[in-house]
Amino acid sequence: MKLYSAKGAPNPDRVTFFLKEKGKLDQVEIEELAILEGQHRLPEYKAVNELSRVPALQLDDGTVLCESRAICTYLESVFPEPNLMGETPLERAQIEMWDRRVELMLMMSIAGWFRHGHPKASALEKRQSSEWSEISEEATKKTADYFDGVLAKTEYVAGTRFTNADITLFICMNFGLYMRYKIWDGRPNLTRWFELMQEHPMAQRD
Ligand SMILES: N[C@@H](CCC(=O)N[C@@H](CS)C(=O)NCC(=O)O)C(=O)O
Repeated sequence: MKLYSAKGAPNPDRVTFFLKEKGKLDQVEIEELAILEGQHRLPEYKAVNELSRVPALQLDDGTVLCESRAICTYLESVFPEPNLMGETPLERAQIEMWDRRVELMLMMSIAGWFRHGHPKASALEKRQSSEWSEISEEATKKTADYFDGVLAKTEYVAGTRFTNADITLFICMNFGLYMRYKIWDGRPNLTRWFELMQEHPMAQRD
């Protein structure tokens, strides 16, 4: 299996952190693309993913999977332990519910803030809108408050154990740093949870 990735980019990190938590990062060949230099727009990569986005997972028979969560779903079946996406129909749905909330509410807000507000992101977003960046910054902070409230009631995002939803939220914490914003700072429950995450393989430097 070959994973097309980009160092420090949130969507590829969803897959590499997932593999780290499984202890299986060494089972995939990784090719890093420099997306700020436009390597993902070259014809060689467009032949892998016509949408020029990372990550993409190429299987040994040539089949290509895109969309970070779909790739994780596949990897969960290939490497079932430790379970990160749910054991029962209910738990699977609950983890997906929280994972999608984190992605659609928080990660997308930070993406808007970064892609429209960071000078380097002009390499990705041809028409940056400072207004959209400001709206997205506000949404990030409001949504961070929401997740602080969620974590006041549960130990982990999706309940009592570590799951894929925690990986997605952890990635958001790192993503915020691109805007020099520590999302957990001043939010006691997010801070407690963020400290807990430091014990995990995904938090260890390569
Ligand atoms: N929904 C996709 C999003 C993939 C995506 O947007 N990846 C970013 C890196 S985090 C990318 O490739 N950006 C390149 C660009 O915007 O040109 C997923 O979950 O994999």
